[in-house]
Amino acid sequence: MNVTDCLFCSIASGKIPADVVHESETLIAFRDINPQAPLHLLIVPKQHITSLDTAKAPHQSLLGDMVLVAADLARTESVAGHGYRTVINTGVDGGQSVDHLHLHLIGGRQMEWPPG
Ligand code: DGP
Repeated sequence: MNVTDCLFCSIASGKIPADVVHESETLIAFRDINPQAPLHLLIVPKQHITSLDTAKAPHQSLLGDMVLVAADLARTESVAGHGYRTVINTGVDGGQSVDHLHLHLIGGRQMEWPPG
């Protein structure tokens, strides 16, 4: 995919608006447009990485930052005490619909297992 056609690249560059809750030099986090729980955030690297399947060793620190930012946001959004779920959907069977790596942070209700 051409990066200029990528939805999350367009959100990261500010071309498409989103409800942004966190931004750094390398990451952006915003509210999901179709929330699956009272809290549903997406933590997204600004760099275009198609999926976890294409992430490589040089992305190690970025991947760690995504997880730590999710934990920070869970605290600031007041779901950390009760718990929450972090999910990276990958590829067709994983249910990935946007081909730009992202971590879902979902909370504010009891989660079920196994996921659908
Ligand atoms: P996934 O299915 O794991 O690829 O998750 C993609 C998520 O992206 C899905 O939960 C809906 C969300 N999403 C799709 N388009 C937009 C958008 O334009 N803005 C925002 N904020 N979220 C979007």
